[in-house]
Amino acid sequence: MFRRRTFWILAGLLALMVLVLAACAPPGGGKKEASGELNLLCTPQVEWCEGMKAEFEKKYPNITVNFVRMSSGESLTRLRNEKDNPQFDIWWGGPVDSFIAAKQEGLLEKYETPAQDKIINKKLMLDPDRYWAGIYVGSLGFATNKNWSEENGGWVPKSWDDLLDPKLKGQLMVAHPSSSGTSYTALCTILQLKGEEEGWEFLKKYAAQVNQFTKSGSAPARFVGAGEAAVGIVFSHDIVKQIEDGMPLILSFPEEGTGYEIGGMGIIKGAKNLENAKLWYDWALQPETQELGPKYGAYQAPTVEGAKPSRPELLKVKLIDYDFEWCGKHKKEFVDRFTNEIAGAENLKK
Ligand code: S7P
Repeated sequence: MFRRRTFWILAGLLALMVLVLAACAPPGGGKKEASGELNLLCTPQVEWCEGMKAEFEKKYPNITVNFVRMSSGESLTRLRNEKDNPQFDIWWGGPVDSFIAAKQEGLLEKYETPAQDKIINKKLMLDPDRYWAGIYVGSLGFATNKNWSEENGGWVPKSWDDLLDPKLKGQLMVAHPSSSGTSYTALCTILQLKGEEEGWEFLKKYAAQVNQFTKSGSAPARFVGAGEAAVGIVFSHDIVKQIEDGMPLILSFPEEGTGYEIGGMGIIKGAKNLENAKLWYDWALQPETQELGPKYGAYQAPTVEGAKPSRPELLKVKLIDYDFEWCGKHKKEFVDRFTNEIAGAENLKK
């Protein structure tokens, strides 16, 4: 009798303990809720970076995202300088040429994740060793000031050679390839279209047409829209954004073929908030996430199944067979050659 009572008391206590433990367990099947910080190096336009921060923090309310917006070349330099004491956890956005260069220099962390299975063209959009993944696609275009075009009989450039037209002397605008991924994509497009020898000759002539090399790749679209120059070389989605914002611009493409980017992302080697970086990486490969771009003025095409492109026409132009591996591996060499032999980047330091 006594033993049976002890048994029921102990069983009752045990049941109570189970109830108390269940009530105290974190939600999500016992998994600890993600929390802390995430330091993001963000290369696309600041409006999209801000939007992505807000969306991620909505999904993970206990994580604070701190981001710095920097152009591709600047980002790469920053990561090189911080190699022994990395300040960022993840780098999101900017053409993959820079991610290929960063991988080569040991600046990225390998990450194998099932989220990568959704990528539509793994050969092109996913690093075979899993140091970076593609998150968007965009083509290069020419932005011409509408008023200037009307004054010039409706002329707009329709080929790379048109950029050497004498009427564009001092009227061409593009970013400097040392700071900008957009400009580096243009440089490497020219080298591939024309071959290296002729390409470097062409780049000399093209640089002589340039009114000003800007730091950021999208800036020429704003300057050209404001009438500071006649033509800019910019990613077509950034031109579309400026047209949408009311800038008097005409978008055209080179008929012989244009270069394009795969926008990349990669976790930084030695990331201090590695688990949160992985959460961002997985989240950025979800179709719902990739469809957020247009909400923040970004019209690049997505890279994962199930996400609809907002401006499919921007990729229905003649694209060259851009060799990302070649451009990535030679990035430092080509940028140094451009800077030393063609146009220095002194004005960018001011
Ligand atoms: O605005 C979006 C975008 O054009 O920005 C990236 C660009 O490389 C960043 O600017 P920089 O040229 O100054 O590096 C592109 O990846 C992206 O499509």
